[in-house]
Amino acid sequence: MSRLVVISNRLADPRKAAAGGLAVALGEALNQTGGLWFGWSGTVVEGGTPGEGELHTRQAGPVTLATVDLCREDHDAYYQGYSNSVLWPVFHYRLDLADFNASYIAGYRRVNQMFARKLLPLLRDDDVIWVHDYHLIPLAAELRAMGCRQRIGFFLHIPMPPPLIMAAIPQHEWLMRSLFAYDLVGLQSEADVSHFTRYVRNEGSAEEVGAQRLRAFGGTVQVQAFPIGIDVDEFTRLAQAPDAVETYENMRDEYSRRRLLLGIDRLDYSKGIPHRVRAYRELLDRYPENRNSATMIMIASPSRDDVHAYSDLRQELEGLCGSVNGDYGELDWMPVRYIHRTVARKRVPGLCRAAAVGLVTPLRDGMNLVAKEYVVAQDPEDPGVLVLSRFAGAAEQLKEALLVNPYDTQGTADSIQHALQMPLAERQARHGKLMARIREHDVHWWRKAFLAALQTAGD
Ligand code: GDG
Repeated sequence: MSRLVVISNRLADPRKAAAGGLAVALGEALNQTGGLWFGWSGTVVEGGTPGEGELHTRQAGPVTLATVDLCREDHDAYYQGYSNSVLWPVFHYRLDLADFNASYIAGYRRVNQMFARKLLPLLRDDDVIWVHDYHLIPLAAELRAMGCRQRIGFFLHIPMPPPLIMAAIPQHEWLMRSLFAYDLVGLQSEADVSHFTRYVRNEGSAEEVGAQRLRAFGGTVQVQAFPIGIDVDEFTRLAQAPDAVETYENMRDEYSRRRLLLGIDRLDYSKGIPHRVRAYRELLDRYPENRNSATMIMIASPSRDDVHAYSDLRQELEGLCGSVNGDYGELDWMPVRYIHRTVARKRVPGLCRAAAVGLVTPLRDGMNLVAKEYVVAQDPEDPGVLVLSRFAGAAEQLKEALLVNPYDTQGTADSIQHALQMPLAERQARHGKLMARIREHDVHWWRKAFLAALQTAGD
């Protein structure tokens, strides 16, 4: 069996379950074959030389963790700059938030080249290499230029935008051409695959050469949707553990007179959090029976605070929540509880189970794992209802959720009301179907499907 090499911007210790489903799933695969996990160490070295980071290796059981430091200049251009101020906003269709500073691209290329240079001597001939996410799009092309012949697959965790949005990135053709150095490109949804295909047909005169294979830019690549799942068994165990049960019971007692609505997100403009507050306000306005009886808890964990667009978002959200509480609150009822902190993972399932409605309303999302976690945490005898944005990748799979357009404030408020009033039998029927699909396509299915396709890509 080939050794698996995983490359991602950040690493997690695969032995620690707290690292979350993805790290557990990748860790399991790495543990099976003995593997290597490579990426940035998380350390930023002040005053270091660009393109020259120190390599550190350590063992975590049978897995070698190899990490490279970044100097301040590389970090600012590669990570903060090109990855998080160009690729992240544009791939989430937010051209208005992109900062096309011309100096970023050099840092992005330099760090990808450095990663390739540091990784190459660690590789073995029969390794299978799996590269993750938008930080590392050109990595395979850099590795190939240095003579690497191993199979290399790429998985994009965020959306693939439509061609004309992609075309706003000055280096769009270079980026898309770089993907043809991989043997397999995995995307989250069929919509993403169709955007990719349309782009390479229009801009690269692509031809289809067999099922899911495209030839363009002088190369051939296999492109497929692999919707990522969660570790259902791990999350169920977490949900049954004493901490989760205690959280659930505390919430149930605290809110015994109220219906809870819950949102859990990283505080990111792609997640549609302000839109959700507006929809909730609309709910209180149009359906006054919910006043004094519904409470929305919004946990928005801090993320990328040092990128400008995020501090604006934080301010906007504080203003919106404050005005809902000011306009509708009572002495004994606060309509919105907004928490700008990370809650412990062991508390997440209990919170989800206590909520009658799960609000997952991104404006654009590669997949959205919270939607799946919310469903898995429910009591099948008395499940809550998932209100899900049609613009999350998860909407392609989770058809029995109440699908909403988060830009449509009234429509979303109507769907929340529908969720709050849904009869038990319908809630159970929808939950049963969602659960079956989430279980069938869990994170282990995802990893195995991707690696099986990578083993045969191009044969
Ligand atoms: C990217 C793509 C894609 C959130 N707040 C807290 C917390 N979380 C956990 C959730 C969930 C995870 O973080 C978030 O996953 P998402 O899928 O929602 O979002 P991104 O971080 O944007 O991830 C996304 C994903 O990659 C995988 O491919 O689905 O589309 O954008 O597990 O529960 N966990 C804890 N405290 C919090 O406050 N402990």
